[in-house]
Amino acid sequence: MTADNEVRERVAAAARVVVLAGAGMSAESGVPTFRDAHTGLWERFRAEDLATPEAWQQQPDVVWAWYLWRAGLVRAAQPHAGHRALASLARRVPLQLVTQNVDDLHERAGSTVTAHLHGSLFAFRCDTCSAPAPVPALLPEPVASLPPPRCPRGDGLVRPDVVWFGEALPHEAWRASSDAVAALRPGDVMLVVGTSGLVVPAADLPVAARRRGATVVEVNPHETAVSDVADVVLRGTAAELLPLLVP
Ligand code: BV8
Repeated sequence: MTADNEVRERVAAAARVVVLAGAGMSAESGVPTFRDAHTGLWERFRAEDLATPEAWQQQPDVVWAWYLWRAGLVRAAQPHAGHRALASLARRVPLQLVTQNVDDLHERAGSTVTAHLHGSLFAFRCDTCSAPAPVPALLPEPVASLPPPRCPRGDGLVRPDVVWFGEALPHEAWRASSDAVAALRPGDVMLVVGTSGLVVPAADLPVAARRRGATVVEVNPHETAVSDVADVVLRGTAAELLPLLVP
């Protein structure tokens, strides 16, 4: 039996399935991953350096322009067969979808997302009073720098409502994700799709799932920090492999 057939049978027999998605889940929709080297306007920056409070303090105009460019890129992108497969799977088995991604491609494919562990490109708030702010006009063309709006309530700046490195995850998102994994039992399945497994605490979820006796399945074209935790490794892409896992 091929590995994907084995996984499809395990998924069909599972009482619960938890999915942990990373940036690779969006790659085939044309959204660059964090590992992808930046090109063009951003080639002199590393994503993990821009996604920080320090970058926001030092160069808010560059960080703001980067997020608006990314939001515009996602708006122009389409969900792929892998996103649609997970939405279809959720109609067949109890499925909880946890994503590290800040895009809305799962929702646009029809999925309900249990938790956006690292926030959303399409949510904005004041960096001082945290008041929610409207989604700004997205940029038709990327610009290298753009001053962020000021908060109408005071002297703060409007920032993306994402989780930067060094910031705590949203309590509700982490609790919902931890609860979903804590409910896993032997015979259940965790699909870990398109993540290098380098960022914590998200990377701890597959380890916890393995401890609960669930079958951990990695879907990734490359070896990652998750590979040693996985019971089954499917070497391939999300758009190719996820449709094969739907019973
Ligand atoms: C926290 C939102 C505590 C923003 C993101 C030193 C050692 C260890 C840990 C740390 C350390 N120093 C600091 C830390 C903690 C830190 C961390 O883990 N750092 C890492 C770099 C070591 N974590 C944090 O800071 C977290 N917060 O710990 O808070 C705390 C508690 C209380 C009070 C205060 C603080 C917050 C982390 C969240 C950061 N924000 N995103 C934005 O998007 O702009 S993280 C961001 O990077 C993504 O969301 C994602 O999580 C991560 C990138 O990882 P991946 O998703 O895995 O993507 P990646 O590009 O790495 O890999 C892509 C994968 O896809 C590859 O494997 C590739 O092979 C695969 N792929 C490619 N194509 C496909 C594919 N797969 C399938 N199909 C394809 N077609």
